[in-house]
Amino acid sequence: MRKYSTDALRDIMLVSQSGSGKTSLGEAMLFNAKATTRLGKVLEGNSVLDFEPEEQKRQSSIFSAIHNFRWKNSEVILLDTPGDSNFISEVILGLKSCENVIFVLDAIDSIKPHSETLWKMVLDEGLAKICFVSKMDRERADFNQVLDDIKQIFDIRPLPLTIPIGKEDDFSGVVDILRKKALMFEKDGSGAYKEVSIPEDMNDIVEETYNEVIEDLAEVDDELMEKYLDGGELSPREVSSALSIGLSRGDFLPVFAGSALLNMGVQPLMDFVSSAALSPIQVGERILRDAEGNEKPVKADDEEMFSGYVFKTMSDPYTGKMSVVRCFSGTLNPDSTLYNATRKTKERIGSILALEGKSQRPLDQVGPGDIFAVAKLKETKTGDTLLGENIDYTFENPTFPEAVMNMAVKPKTKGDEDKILPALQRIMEEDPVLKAYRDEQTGEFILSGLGQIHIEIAVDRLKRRFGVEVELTTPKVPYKETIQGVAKVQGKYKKQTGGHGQYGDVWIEVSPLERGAGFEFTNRIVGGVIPRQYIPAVEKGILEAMKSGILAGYPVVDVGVKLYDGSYHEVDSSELAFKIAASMAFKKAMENCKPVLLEPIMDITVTVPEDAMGDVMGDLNSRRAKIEGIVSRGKYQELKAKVPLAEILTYASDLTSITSGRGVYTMSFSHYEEVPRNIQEKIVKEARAEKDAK
Ligand SMILES: Nc1nc2c(ncn2[C@@H]2O[C@H](COP(=O)(O)OP(=O)(O)OP(=O)(O)O)[C@@H](O)[C@H]2O)c(=O)[nH]1
Ligand SMILES: [Mg+2]
Repeated sequence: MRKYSTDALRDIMLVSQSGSGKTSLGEAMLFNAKATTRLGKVLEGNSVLDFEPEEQKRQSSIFSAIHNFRWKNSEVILLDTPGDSNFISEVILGLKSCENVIFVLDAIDSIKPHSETLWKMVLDEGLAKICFVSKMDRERADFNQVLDDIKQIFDIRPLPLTIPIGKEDDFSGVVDILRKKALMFEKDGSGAYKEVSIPEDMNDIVEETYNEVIEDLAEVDDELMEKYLDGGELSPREVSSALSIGLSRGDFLPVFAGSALLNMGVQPLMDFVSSAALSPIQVGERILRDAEGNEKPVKADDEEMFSGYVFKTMSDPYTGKMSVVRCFSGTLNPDSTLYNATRKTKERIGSILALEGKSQRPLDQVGPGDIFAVAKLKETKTGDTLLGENIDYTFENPTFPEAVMNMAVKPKTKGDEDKILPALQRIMEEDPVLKAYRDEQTGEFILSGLGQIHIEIAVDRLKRRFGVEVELTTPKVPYKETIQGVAKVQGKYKKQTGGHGQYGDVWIEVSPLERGAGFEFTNRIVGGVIPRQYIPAVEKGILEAMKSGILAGYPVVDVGVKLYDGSYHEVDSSELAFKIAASMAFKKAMENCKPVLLEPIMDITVTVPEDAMGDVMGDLNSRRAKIEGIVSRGKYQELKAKVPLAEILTYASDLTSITSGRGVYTMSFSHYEEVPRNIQEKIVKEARAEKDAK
């Protein structure tokens, strides 16, 4: 049996830009709830939520981390997420698994562009939103600025339920607005506080804020509004019900002030989570769908079929692979079987574990709203649906941003080539955005992510977990070569010095084909001047020669070759001789056909806020882009263009700096196009120098 009922559960996720204090706030909550015995600190590397070595090294979260705690009458499941945009997939998956979010905004940086992006994502999911304004103890802390920004940027009414007493070094506590009490905190991180009357100089501001808050609460419903306008006080019960309703509808954003690092002002937020945040029951049905789109709603009820969504896969040095599941309906006991409806296969469930940062605690049973881990599922991956019955219904998967940043990876130690791909595959199981493949033309291993940091972290993990050390370089551009003129040439291969000789002789006409046509071979030999059995060898010889063009050694494309004459020798002719002759002919023809270099052109769609569009366009113009059009999407604009791949190899980080992280883009291959003369000369020179160096 579970120790709590579903309506006592609060699944809550911490979100916002990097560095605002999410992990620190999580640590303070865990410590106050006695789920930990000391206040974990990100800077000291002892946070239970930032437990991965890569997180400790960077002093910033990379993965979502989960920890339960009990507070008042609630069981809270806390999900801390990374605020760096490189790791946004952790947030996207987390949003599918929680009913509530706490936006942690710090009183210095307030709302940065990435928080704006996250806010939009949270709005789309329709989750309940609460805000904690942290770092009130820091220099230049400005609580009111954050409230203004919430109005302006998030476009929602902030409802300050606590306000700070003093700031910077003088920050000493918070006023609970609804109770009109001052909570004066110790600054030693203990979270201890004394409840006293409001400092006199704050009476006016408290009164003013109180009236605004009550008015906002009264607006939740007409009856309350009437009572309020008639001068009546709202009862505690009415206040509490208005808070819940307004929170679930998003009428306002309840705001709390404090310092996560000093553990000040955190308990009022925890009380609110316990009393007003949504339980899984309040959210209503979740929809399962089959391949035909038939729907099967499930609700947070113990009696229903078990349904769960795997939103995270982690690997533990002792337990191995662990799948982290959010249960939406039904219950599950250890040592049972579930059906993975995504992979259409059964999975054995052994122990069921509650997560406490990196440690785990076995559970007897889980039910709706629980987030738990199961070890060693054979086929299950992130995004899969697990059910209690064998039916092919799944939860919808979110869409992830496309990996647009490509880097070439090369092992530092020779012989490690074979280890790279399997190791990368393991890492990719934990990250749905990361992609790895081998580029056929350049032969390079390509690792694609959202940005430089995303790829670098994957490389750090390769080293730590699999002992594979790699070097990262900008990937090579897969140029190609083609011709612009027509030529008729002879290729003759003759070796007739005693014994069995070699003899092959061909005349070919080489001409350009349209872009994308590839290669066309026509045989126009008549009268058996070249015997039929040697014709395929001629084509082979040409294809061989096309693998490496004469300009810079890139593959040759879009050429037509007509074989129209030649001669042979009864004894000395062979397939090999004709192959060599054809190859020689093709190389000669290329020299006479004005060879040119082709480069891949990409279709790119860049989405940025209106005010950044000028800079983005200017920058793209300097990258030889052909801009095709711009359309408005609310406050954002979407630009479509064609750009040479060579110009946007590092665009992910460039766009981030041009737009302060407010821009995103997608790209896909469009076609090959001639490289402009001046650039071509440079590439050819470099390629030849590289060849000479080898
Ligand atoms: N002075 C002060 N520092 C804080 C406070 N909260 C967090 N910090 C510091 O701010 C830095 C970032 O805090 P984190 O808790 O790691 O922030 P985060 O939001 O989890 O950041 P990401 O994991 O990168 O998204 C750390 O150095 C903390 O010590 C606070 O309330 N006051
Ligand atoms: Mg963090």
